Amino acid sequence: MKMKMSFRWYGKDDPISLEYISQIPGMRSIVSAVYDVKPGEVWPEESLKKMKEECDASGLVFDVVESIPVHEDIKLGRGDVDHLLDVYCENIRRCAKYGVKCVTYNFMPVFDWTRTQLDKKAPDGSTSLVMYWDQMRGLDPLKDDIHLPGWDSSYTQDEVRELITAYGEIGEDGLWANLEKFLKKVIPVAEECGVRMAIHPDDPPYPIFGLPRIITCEANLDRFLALVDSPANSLCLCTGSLGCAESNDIPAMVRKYAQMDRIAFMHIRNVRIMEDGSFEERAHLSSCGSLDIYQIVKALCECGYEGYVRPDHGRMIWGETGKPGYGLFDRALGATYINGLFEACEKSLS
Ligand code: DNO
Repeated sequence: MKMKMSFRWYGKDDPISLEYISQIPGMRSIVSAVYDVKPGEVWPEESLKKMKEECDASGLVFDVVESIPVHEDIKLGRGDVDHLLDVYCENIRRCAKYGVKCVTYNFMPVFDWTRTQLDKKAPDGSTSLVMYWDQMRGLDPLKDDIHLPGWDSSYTQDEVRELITAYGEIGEDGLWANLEKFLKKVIPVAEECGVRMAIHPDDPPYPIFGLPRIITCEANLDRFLALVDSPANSLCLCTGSLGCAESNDIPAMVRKYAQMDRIAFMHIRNVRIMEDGSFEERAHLSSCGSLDIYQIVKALCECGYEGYVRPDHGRMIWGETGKPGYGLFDRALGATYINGLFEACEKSLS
């Protein structure tokens, strides 16, 4: 198969071993990061070297990084941005030196993904991540102390309030301007060292608590790609993130950006959108959620997609415990299903 199947691994703290990952049929690449360094600091080469050696020893390739986090001051355009950008570029160079070809990141203010519950039990006993509006509405982060699951607990509530206020002041226009500055500095470095930068869309792709969100829909993805017109400035097209807005036609978007060769990484997972816009993460199979995974893979195959693919969030099944969304079993089932779709689509084209 042309695409490169990959699996996210959280390094030495991950309860899932590289050996188990390597036993998933067709598994090629490891997606990981240096986790013990704060945003805005340089990653030790020793850590990257060790990661590469461990993956090599298990017959896997460490060639995707998710993520090099973007410091809030870069997104807000304040403080010593030039220094932070230099550090970011140095991290790209160091990753490239140890074989990394694709670096994922996001430009979401303050928080990465937002969910209201990480272990919602389905009738079959499996659990998954969900975002229910009736649990979200009425929460005001500027007034209430909010501890949504998965949010960075290293911030105090006062820090969160300060950041939210600062993002409110710069708004979407400010965020776009700071993203442009980031890209103009970082993409030439990525080009130089053969790395494709892959921006992860906002999850979910609409404003939460009034925070600006910009990587959300086709018009904004077009605008993003035009900021720096280079294959090094590409997308991590996450079907489940963009897919929780019904207005996003995921197979059409996949086809369009794959044709343009601007997808470096595919996160493939399914979500069920509820009537009120809430959503539940579901098994990968098309019939389990709102997304047609077959049409997504077909679009990739028809465009000759050769980039990275990973099964994204799995449910917790068969009694497994661990990091919500990142167990072994359901992601392995997802990988196998996705492999099957790719094989069928590719063979039907040849
Ligand atoms: C969620 C992930 C995201 C992603 C970042 C990329 O499980 O897809 O956390 O890694 O947004 O920077």
